[in-house]
Amino acid sequence: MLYPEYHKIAFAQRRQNLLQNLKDSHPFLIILYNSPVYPMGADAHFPYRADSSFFYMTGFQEEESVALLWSDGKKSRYQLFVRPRDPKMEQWNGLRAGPEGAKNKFMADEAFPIHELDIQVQDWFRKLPKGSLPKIYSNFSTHPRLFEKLRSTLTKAQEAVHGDTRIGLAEASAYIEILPYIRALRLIKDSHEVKELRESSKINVQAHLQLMQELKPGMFEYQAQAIIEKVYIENGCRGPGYSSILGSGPNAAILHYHENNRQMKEGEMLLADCGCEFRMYQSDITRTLPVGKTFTPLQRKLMDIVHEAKKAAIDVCREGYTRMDIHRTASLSLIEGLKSLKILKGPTDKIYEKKEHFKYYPHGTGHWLGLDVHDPAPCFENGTDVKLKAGNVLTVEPGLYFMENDTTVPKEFRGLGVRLEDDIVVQVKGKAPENLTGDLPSTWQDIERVKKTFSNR
Ligand SMILES: [Mn+2]
Repeated sequence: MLYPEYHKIAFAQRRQNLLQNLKDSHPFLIILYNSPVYPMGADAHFPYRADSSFFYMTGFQEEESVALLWSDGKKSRYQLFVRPRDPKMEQWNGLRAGPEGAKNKFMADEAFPIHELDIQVQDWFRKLPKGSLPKIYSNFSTHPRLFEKLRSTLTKAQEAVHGDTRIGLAEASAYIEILPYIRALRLIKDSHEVKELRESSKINVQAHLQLMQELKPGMFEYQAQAIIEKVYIENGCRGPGYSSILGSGPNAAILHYHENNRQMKEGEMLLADCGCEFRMYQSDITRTLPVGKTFTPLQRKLMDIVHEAKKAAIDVCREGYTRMDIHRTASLSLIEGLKSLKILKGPTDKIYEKKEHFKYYPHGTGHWLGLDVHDPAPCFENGTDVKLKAGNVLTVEPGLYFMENDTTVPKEFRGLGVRLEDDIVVQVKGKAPENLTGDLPSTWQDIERVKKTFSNR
């Protein structure tokens, strides 16, 4: 896995923005925990991945690390707590930055071995003016184990400083979840992040193109998965950012299908919803491909409808519109398509109101994208939809699905599923949205052209 280049200005700017947004709550302390290590089985662990918000604020990726950001209104300080250097452990598990590396490379004002966290927090409490009631922010809700850690650190601090745990500070209700503040920042990508997302998308486009070229009847879904994921690893990705979805035939209608073990036949389609993680940043593409060289006439019709819906929805990924506007645009376009297929009848707005299309389009039209594939930024603010702003990054992914056992639709529709998904960056007013994955063929004509070119080789 590639270590992200350390862009010290970008990370420092994020910490500055966070402190600025909390400026009315001095004095305060932010305790940010990195993700715990999760066991996979006896003496094996899931590959470690840093917590996205922790990484966003620090750039630091090693396990067992904590960041403290504190401010008293006049001064602020940034401290990192990391695993100490340990030649024996490093021989087994790899090199560590150690406090010195954390301070020099990651621009902490100070860095300490992780076991000194409690002492440093106590020290901070001791220096507070008597009677002040500091606010404690932390990301304790991300992982259940963190809350106990936070509680223990603060209870010890309370005991050490006041000798009385009954004072309000140690009460759980005194802690404030920091994630909403970090998520608000993550909603708008800085130029460094857009660059990383472009890189991630480029690799993903290449992987999907590779599958387009190599897919043929007789292959198993897991072989299609291997074609995609090989390109990820070859290009320095950690791997897929979520479980790759390779749904062929009727499996295409199962939204989060992940068994990937069916053999594919001529005349069927394969829905490939796969994304890579490159330097912590995600990409998320869906294409629906013919297993053989061409789509059937009905498959082409479905492809046309979904492609039109995607195009219309991408065009409203502009400043001032909302996520709901995007979803409504895609839904109305799909309803028109379903009417042309005689699956639905009646006025489009009535169908939309009565949600008659839900059966064939049961999901939303996209999600924020960033360090997480479903980037956890807000969609609503004060009860209303968040208006899109330049720097928002989101997916647009309309689809149409007909379950295999749905006897209410004509037989030829049963077991068909089509989804098309691109990753979009919202631009400043007046500028067309940037499609990070727009280089990948999406219409049935373009996809057939790729297949034709490569089957002749
Ligand atoms: Mn997606």
